[in-house]
Amino acid sequence: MKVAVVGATGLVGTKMLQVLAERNFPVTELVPVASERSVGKEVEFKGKKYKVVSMTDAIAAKPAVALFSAGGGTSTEWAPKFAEAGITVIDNSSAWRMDPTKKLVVPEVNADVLTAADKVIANPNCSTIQMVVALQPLHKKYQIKRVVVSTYQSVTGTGVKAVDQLLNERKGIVGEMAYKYPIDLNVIPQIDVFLENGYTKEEMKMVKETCKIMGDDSIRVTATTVRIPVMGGHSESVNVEFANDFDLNEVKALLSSAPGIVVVDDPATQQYPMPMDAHEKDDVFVGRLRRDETQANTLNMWIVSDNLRKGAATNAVQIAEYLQGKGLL
Ligand code: 2RA
Repeated sequence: MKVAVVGATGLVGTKMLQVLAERNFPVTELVPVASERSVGKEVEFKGKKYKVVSMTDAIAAKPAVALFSAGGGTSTEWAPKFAEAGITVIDNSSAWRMDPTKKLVVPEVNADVLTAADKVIANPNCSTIQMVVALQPLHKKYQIKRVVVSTYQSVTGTGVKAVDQLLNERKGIVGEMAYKYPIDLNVIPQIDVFLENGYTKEEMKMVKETCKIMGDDSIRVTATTVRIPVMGGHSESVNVEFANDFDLNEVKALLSSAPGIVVVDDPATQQYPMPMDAHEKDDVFVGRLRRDETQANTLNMWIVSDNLRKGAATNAVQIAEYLQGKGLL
């Protein structure tokens, strides 16, 4: 199958190539696409070198599927053109996520909404993906009423410039700033821009995307999203109130048997998920499971995942795998 990766030289694009190779997605020919200034450069995939091409040349190459990670502007302009040419786009930007005509998909939760008619499919925001993977099996059993989430997000979610800022600060080098403030030895309680309601765009993504993916607008979500000086993945403290009561052992069993989840939860031996352990893994790690003793039917948990993998590249590749497996490409 001919596969295009748009934004192939960025942090997520590079990870998409790595994940496609690792998971043995049946790529017969790769079409790497990047900005005009990268056209002609070479990208390596499974030991073979491919020349980076322009958007127009990528459409002319007629890949079956195109994984986009090149920002909202590029997706808004180009995804419809790819779709018109019969190419299925799986888009990692926020451009189409809340468009009612587009599906927003986390395969473990709602892959079954996909049909052959879906030519532009949205990949959710990283912090939302890892949370809904853990919420879904519990929602099915106990019916979620409300979620209170605080995130601890890796600088890799911002991109190369932010990784460079952190590494430069550690070496005492004054370089370009991705953030308004230093990130090393600091915590920044702002991810993306502020909206009129006082929340950030990242926070409102978590609120809206959760309901859309889980197909239930009655789930109330309130979020505080925070950038911290780590690189391996995003962590989340999640407080969930259910309509029905639960048994903690049953919660652990439900999560342990759910697809894509690994439970790491043993206070006796101080076992819990951490970003340095989630790094380069495809799973969502859940731990610190305990009852909220201040309120009925309420659970506290800690969710960690590699934001560049399950939070972006892996989720996109899993969507492609689902489409391919069902003959929808
Ligand atoms: C972040 N959610 O971590 C973004 C990346 N999509 O900033």
